[in-house]
Amino acid sequence: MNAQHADALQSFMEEIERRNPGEPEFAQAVHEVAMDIVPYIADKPVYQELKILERMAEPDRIVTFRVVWENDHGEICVNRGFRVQQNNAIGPYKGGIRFHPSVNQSVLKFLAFEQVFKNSLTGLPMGGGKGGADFDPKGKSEREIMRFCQAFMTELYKHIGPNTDVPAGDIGVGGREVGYMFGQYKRIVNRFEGVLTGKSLEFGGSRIRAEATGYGAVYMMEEMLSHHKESIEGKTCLLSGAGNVATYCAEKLIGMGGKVVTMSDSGGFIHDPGGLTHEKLQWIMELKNRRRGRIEEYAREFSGATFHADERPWKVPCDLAFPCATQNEITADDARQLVENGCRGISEGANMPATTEAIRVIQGAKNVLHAPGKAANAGGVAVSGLEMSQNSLRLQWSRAEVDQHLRSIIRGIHDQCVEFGTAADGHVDYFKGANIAGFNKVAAAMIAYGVM
Ligand code: NDP
Ligand code: 2IT
Repeated sequence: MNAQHADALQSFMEEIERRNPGEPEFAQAVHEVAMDIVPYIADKPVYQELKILERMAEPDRIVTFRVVWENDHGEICVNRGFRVQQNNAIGPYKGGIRFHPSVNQSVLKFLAFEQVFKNSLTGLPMGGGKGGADFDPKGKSEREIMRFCQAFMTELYKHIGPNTDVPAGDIGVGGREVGYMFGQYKRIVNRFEGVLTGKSLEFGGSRIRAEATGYGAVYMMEEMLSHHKESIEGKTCLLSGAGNVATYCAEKLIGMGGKVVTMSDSGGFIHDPGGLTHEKLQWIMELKNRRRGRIEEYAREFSGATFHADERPWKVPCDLAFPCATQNEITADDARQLVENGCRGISEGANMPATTEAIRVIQGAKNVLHAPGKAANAGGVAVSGLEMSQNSLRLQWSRAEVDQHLRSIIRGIHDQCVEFGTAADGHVDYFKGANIAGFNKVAAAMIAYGVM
C-alpha cells in the first residue's frame, strides 16, 4: 500500500471509529475490508464521489428491543434483542441469529457488515443482516429455550418477512431454536412462508443446510489446494469448536481422508493424535446436540485423547487449520505457532476468527493459503438461499442436487478470489479477492439506485 492509500485508509477509519465509539469488532471488520477496497477505488472516482464504501459501512437500520420471558422457577428475565439490517441492495436482508452472552451491537454490526460481502460472493440475490440476543442458552431447559424464542420472535416478526429480511441460525441457534421461532412467527401472522432458513425438512427446510457451512469450508480448502495441485488426503487438521460448523467440517474432512486431531468448546480443546473416526464424531454430535455436555468428556471416553483446559488447539502441529468457533480465536501468537509448525492452509469456518495482527503474520508467511470467513463459510448462507428458492417453488430438492449447487457456488467464490486477488508473482490473496469481488456487485447495485 502506498503512502497516499495509507493516508486515505487512516482518515476513513478515523471517521468510522468516531461515529461508532466502543465498537471494536465492527471497526475491525470494516478495517479488514477497507485495507483492500480503499486502494482498489483510489483510481475509480465514481465510488468515491458517491461515497459507496461509507454508505456500506452504515447499516440501513438497527432494531433493538426488550425480550422478557419467565424461567422455570417463575422468575422474570430480561434480555436485549437486536436485528441489524445492513444492506439490501442486491436482495432481502439475510443472515443468522446469535444467542450468546457476549452479543452486543458491535458484534452484530461486524457480523452484518461481513454478511453483505459474503452473500454477494455466493452470486445469489441476498442482502446482509444479522441479529441475536445476549441470552445464554447454556443450562437452560427445553421449555426455557422455547419461551425465550417465542418472546424474541414476538417482537422480531414486525421487522422481517420472506421478501424483507430472512434470518437463520448462528452460535446458540440451530434447528431447535429455528423451529420455535418459525412456529411463533406463523402463529402471529397466520401465514406459512419462507421467513427463516435452517428449518427442519418437515416444514420447508433444505437438505444439506445443517451440513452446508462445514462442508463448504472444506470445499473451499479443497479448491485452494487443488489450485496448487495438492489435496486434503492424509493431511493433519486442527479444528476448533464442536458445534454445527465444526462437526460437519470434521465429517467432510474424515470422508475425504483428512486426519482430524482436535475439536474444542469454550472450556478447552481435545487432542486425539490418532485422529477422529466417523464413530467418534457421532459420539461428539450426540454429546453436544442431545446431552448438551462438555468436550472434555471426550478425553475420558476415548483412550489416547487428552483434554487441555482453557486452551485453544493452534499449537498442535498440523497441515491444515479450520477455526470453527468464534471471532478472534486466533491471535498473533497462535498465528506464529501455526506458521512455524508448517501449516499450509487455513479455511475460516467461523466469522472473523483471526485478529488483524494474526492475519498480518499469516500473510507475511506467503506460503499459507488463507480463506477468509466471508468466502470459506459462505456455504451456509448459500444453502439458505437455496432453501428460499425451494420455498418459493414449493419444492424440495435431493441431497445430490443441493450438494452439487453448494460445490459449484464455492468453486465460483474461489474463482472470484483468484480473479481479484492474484498478484503479479502468482500469489493469491484470498482476503483481497473476496473483498473486491463482494464489493463490486453491491456497489454496482447501489450506483444503479442513485443517491439514497
Ligand atoms: P454453535 O453454537 O453450533 O457452536 C459454537 C461452538 O463454538 C461451540 O463449540 C462453542 O462452545 C464454541 N464457542 C462459541 N463461542 C465461543 C467463545 N466465545 N469462546 C470459545 N468457544 C466458543 O455455532 P456454529 O457452529 O453455528 O457457529 C460457529 C461459528 O461459525 C461462528 O463464528 C458463526 O458465526 C460461524 N458461522 C456459522 C454458520 C452457520 O450456518 N451456523 C454460517 C457461517 C458462519 P460452547 O458450547 O462451550 O460455547
Ligand atoms: O454467518 C452466517 O453466514 C450464518 N450464520 C448463516 C446465515 C444464513 O442466513 O444462513
